[in-house]
Amino acid sequence: MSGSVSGVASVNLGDLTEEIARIERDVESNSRAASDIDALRTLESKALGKEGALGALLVTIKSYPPQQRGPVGRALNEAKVRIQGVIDGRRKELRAAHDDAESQRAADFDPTLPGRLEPMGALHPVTAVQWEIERIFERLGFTVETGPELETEHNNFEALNIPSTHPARDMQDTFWIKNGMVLRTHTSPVQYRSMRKFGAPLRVIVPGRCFRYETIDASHENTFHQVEGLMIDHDISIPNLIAMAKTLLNEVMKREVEVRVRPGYFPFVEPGIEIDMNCEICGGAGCATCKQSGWIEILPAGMVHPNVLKAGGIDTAEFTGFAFGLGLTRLAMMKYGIRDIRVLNSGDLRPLVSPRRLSGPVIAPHSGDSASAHD
Ligand code: FA5
Repeated sequence: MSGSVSGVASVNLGDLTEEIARIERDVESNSRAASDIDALRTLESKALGKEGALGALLVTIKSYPPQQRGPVGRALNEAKVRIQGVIDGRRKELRAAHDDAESQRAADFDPTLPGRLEPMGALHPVTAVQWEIERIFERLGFTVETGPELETEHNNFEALNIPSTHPARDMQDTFWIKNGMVLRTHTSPVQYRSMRKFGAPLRVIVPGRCFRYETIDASHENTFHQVEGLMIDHDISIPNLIAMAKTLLNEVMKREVEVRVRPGYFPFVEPGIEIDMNCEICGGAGCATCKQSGWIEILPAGMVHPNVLKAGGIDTAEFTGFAFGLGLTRLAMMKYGIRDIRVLNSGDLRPLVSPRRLSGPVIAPHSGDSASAHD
């Protein structure tokens, strides 16, 4: 078409009319297809803009013979008005549809619905049980003490009646620091520290982290938690100790826990006992966590050895006492049905943040592991 309108001498108005009609048909079908205002704006500039289809025709008016410029200009202007009308009509439709969608969205919005909850962290199982135990013992008149994780060899061993030549040292192999200090193997050194600090009578518990250089398996870590308990007074005896241990286990587990008491040897108590609880993972049937025994070693204890009382400056003629060393990490495993201790120190939080954790599902990241032969 542009060829036919640009040559002044060879103007054919029929061609121009046809070209205008074609442009209008294009605009009509494309504007129906335009699904949003932006697409329509592009269409508008392609049709009516300076470089657009009709715009290009308008520019050519001056090349027509003077007597034809009037009718050509009129035809183009009328076409422009019609095209603009088509585009404006479609724009109105699109705006109305957009407004409808917005008001529908507003109508659908229910401000009374609860918001979406962000996932929240929770206490680590060991911390949760530790705090629970602290509350139980505070009620029973105990104070909560702490001690250093890096201990002197004297406090970790000698003050507890374990001289360097004693075979009991082999039971608790540990990490030695070059200056001769040790990462404490148990919370028992705080027995000595507390006796020196407070004297008798005395009721303390000591939650804390302990370290051992030993093979790791489903129930053994090189880093784990214990809670030491120490009660020194007049006429303290083993029945007091067992009553206290049962109170502790029943309250943490929220049920009557089945325990068994058997003799145990620790140089810092005399007599020594082991209080085991029924394995929560298998219900006593036997599994890797309890080494197929159905029992978990949880609370070794005994009457404080006179040598330890003396080292702590306590008058053994007047006072006796009991002590225990609860395996806090193992108790947390029992409470939350965690069958592998490695979950608790691993960086994988998924098993720990499971909302079902508190209802006690069994968590088994390394199923099929068997425990080693040591306790
Ligand atoms: C002791 O550590 C004694 N100090 C406990 C004690 C205190 C006895 C006061 C008498 C009087 P034992 O080595 O058995 O004892 O450890 C105590 C508890 O800590 C164990 O029953 C067990 O539950 C836990 N435990 C020991 N080693 C580990 C380990 N490697 N990983 C996880 N838990 C452990």
